[in-house]
Amino acid sequence: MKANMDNFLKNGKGLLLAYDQGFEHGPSTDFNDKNIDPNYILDIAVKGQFTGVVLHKGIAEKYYNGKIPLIIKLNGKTSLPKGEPISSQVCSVEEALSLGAKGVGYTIYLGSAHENIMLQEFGEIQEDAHEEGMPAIAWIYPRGEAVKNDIAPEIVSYAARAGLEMGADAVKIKYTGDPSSFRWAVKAAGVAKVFMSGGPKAPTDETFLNQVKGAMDGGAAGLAVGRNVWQHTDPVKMANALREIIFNGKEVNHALEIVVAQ
Ligand code: FBP
Repeated sequence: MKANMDNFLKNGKGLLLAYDQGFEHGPSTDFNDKNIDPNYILDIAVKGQFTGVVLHKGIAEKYYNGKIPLIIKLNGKTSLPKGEPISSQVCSVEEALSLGAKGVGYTIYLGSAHENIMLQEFGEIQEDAHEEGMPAIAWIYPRGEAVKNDIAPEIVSYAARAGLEMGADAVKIKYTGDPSSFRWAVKAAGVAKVFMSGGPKAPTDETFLNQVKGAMDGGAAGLAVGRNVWQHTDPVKMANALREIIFNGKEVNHALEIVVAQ
């Protein structure tokens, strides 16, 4: 059965708020007194008019309030092991469904010595999700010894294409650094929607907004972002600015004015 991303899109575009970093990176790496609280994030998701929120099952089970369409991340890993990356499945499609999810996410470290395990697991998850009519979203991050530059255009487009061929309804990939090389990755993803992955907090708002604008100009469907929003001193203003670029096609200068407005 086919599935699509419609529940997470507005006029074909989407803005997803990711909050799995407590597990992926650890609370002392990414959080402060405010954003360590899942309720703070869910509030930003509502006020910032996000089209979806991404949580692990524990946070969803204990905090999710049904106000924003939910994507459950089905696998995860901590930042503690130092070898080739592998992210293990920690939640089933069935459980995600019972928690109210309208979509599921799964990370694949393409190029890792363990990619075969993640590819196989994603293949099964994609089938289970589609049986329930839910989209399967692949976070595809090339990583490991074999990957020298994870934002090289040929690597990012490879990730996008692998996602399409595995049946992902959307792929979340890193920005290549310029719209034209990102456009190639979007082309490689075919009908799979492409979401730019936010990444660590950028040195300035302008830097980040330029990346987002570049990805949108390259044909992205939107952005899946965490730290650049909820580590911001005014996350809702940042979300408002992002929406101007993503949904209204506005320029960076216009978006920047929104972030600095009183
Ligand atoms: P950010 O915008 O904070 O980077 O969140 C997007 C995301 O894909 C998260 O879902 C995930 O936890 C994180 O990036 C992975 O980051 P890293 O590339 O450092 O492992």
